[in-house]
Amino acid sequence: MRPRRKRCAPPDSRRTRHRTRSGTTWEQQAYVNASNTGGNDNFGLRLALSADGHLLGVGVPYEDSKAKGINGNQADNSSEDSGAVYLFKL
Ligand SMILES: [Ca+2]
Ligand SMILES: [Ca+2]
Repeated sequence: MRPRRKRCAPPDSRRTRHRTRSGTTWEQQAYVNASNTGGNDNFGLRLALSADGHLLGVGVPYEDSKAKGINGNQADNSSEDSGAVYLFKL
């Protein structure tokens, strides 16, 4: 039986959990946090999981970082509500 997946992320949680279900049992597969958390970033407001379940995209629409590209300067919060996407290999 193929396991079912559940993703949980309240808008201001600053973290998200990835769980799978087999039968009646849920098992946590991953617990991810933003590397530069901030109030009202809304980490996890949108989630996307690759078809094979190994890559998780986490949308953060109110992230303030001015970082561009991958692994930019996350400490520069001068671009209010510019948004960001975090990718996690599961
Ligand atoms: Ca932030
Ligand atoms: Ca913001």
